[in-house]
Amino acid sequence: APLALSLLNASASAFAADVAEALSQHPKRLSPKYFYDEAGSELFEQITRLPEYYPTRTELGILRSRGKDINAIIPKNAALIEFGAGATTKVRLLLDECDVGAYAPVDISGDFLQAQAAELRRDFPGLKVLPVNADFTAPFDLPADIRMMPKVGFFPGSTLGNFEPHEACAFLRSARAILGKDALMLIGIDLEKDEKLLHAAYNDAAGVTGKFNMNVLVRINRELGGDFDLSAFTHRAIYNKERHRIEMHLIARKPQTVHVLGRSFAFRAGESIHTESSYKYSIERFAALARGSGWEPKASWTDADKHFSVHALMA
Ligand code: AVI
Repeated sequence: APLALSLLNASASAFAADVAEALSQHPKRLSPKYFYDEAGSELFEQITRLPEYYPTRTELGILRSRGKDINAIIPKNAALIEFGAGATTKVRLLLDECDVGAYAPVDISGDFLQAQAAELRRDFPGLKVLPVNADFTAPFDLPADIRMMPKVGFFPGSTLGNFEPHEACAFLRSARAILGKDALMLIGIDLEKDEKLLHAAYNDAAGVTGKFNMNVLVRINRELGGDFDLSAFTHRAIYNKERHRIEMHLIARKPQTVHVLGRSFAFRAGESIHTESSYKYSIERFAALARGSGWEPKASWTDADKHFSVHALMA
């Protein structure tokens, strides 16, 4: 294994170390961040368009209908700092409606960031677009150009729901430190709801979520020379009511041994790799998390069915 590891580049060796640890744990558990290579990001985009996956379109509806209310609480000529930058659909709604002077998307995928930035500069002349190529879960420097501007953080999509509660708290604290005093933060959070709707959203009829989940095994095979037999695993998403979270698992259909980078990992029939948790909050529980992380809840908006929420927090 040490030889094999030494042949990998830094990010691949972090992936290798995490996978080796994940598969040695009981229960086996892997970070959801490894879903998002190019294929995984494309599969996620497909998920956002599924009829059962309500979060994306519901959040877009809230941003669209509440744009004026949001504009009313954000300072004039603000710098909008987006934590993680996927499709620009959501931020475009804010830019259309709000008085924003600069937009700084922060993401580790540099190429994607530059391509999106070029399109935004074309569509919003006069807006300063200042991409930051960094891991937004770790401290990073804001662009010098926005130092004097009022800051508004933007973290849509309920991505915070994929963090464990202690990680969510750490992230909110770090975001507060990065954005500074007087900052505002706009955050999209998925809400607790009828279990059937949650179950359908993560077990879609077309099987796209299953493919998305399985993609992490495809990556291990390709990038770490693993020999996972994909047909010997199955996707399962269940709602854990006590913990208020959807859990995604990959379940071994039969007893088997898998090899990754010269190590063997045994699976019992029915044994799972827990690949993702997607926490669902109530407005009150999210407000309590925000307060416990140094923010003051200022406003929150939901859709008519109360399926999703957007929160404004004050530093
Ligand atoms: C990105 N994140 C908020 C999605 C979620 O709903 O937790 C990821 C996802 N997993 C399965 N479907 C979508």
